[in-house]
Amino acid sequence: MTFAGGTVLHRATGAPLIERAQLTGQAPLIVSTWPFGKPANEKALATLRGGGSGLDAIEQGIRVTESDPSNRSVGLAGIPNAAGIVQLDACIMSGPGHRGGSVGAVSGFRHPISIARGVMERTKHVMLVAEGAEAFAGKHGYDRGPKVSAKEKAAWKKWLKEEAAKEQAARAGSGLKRNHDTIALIALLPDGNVFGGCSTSGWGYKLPGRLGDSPILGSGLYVDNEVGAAGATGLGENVMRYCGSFLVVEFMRQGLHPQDACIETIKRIARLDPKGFDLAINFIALDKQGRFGAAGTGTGFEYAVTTEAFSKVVRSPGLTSQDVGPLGGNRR
Ligand code: SD4
Repeated sequence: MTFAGGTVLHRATGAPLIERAQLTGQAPLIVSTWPFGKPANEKALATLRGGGSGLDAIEQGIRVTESDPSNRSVGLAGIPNAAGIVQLDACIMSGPGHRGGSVGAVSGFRHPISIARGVMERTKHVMLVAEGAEAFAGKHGYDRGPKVSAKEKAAWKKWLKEEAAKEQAARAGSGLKRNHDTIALIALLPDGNVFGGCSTSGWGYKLPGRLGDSPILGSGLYVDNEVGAAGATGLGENVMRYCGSFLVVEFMRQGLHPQDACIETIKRIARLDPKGFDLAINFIALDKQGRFGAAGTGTGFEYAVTTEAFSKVVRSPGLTSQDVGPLGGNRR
């Protein structure tokens, strides 16, 4: 990734990724991770057009992805944990009131984003996990579903057989390559308020009880109504040790463009982390001026941007050590 005359260029091809001018949008401005975020963004926009609130837009948008039977990393069609159960993580934040709600390791319910909103709106707490979150969801009648899809159960049985022969370390590595997605969806409304949400089934074949960055406010998602919002996708272990989304927002507070804030966050993490840029992490961001951006490690990633004027999938810049040069930090 390089910059030339205000244009971000693709690292390998040198082709323009996105004109700087395009990085200024209008409100409503909706940004989400991966190409599957596009229909979620469009649902969020339709919800706003229909008179829904910012939180309604976030919730309804993310529910589209959670309902997709072909999505192996969000919702109940996701890859299960090592015990064959899909454990879902989600969170939601409202800029107004700086409110947040979150659930972790929830199984048997279709829409963790809705339960996270319920935690925010119906309890005095911010986060509920596992049995407690499930009891709350059951009590309030949230949609139930299977603890794992039939398709993923069959795949899990096969995985179990294959992995039985391998070491625990090899097991973690293979899980990482097979799934890697989360929906983080952030929105700026015409009234200047900012909202966001995040939902995932996490790292496929993870240890039961493992939480990633997605339900952790400040890691997988952060919303600050004075500045903007950021969200993450990728290997949560490499985001949550650095409060990644919070850091993106803080860089924007210091005056950085959202795209530069994502880039600086990845550089900061890579500088500190013994793995350098081999992190598999990606960020999206938008600010109160209606500007947006993203960045990822390696070749970057695709994300979706929707306004009243357009709805499209954009490739982010990608960062490698070649782009940034040798870094110092906490290597051993
Ligand atoms: C997690 N960040 O649980 C999530 C899942 C993921 O792309 O891979 N997102 O670590």
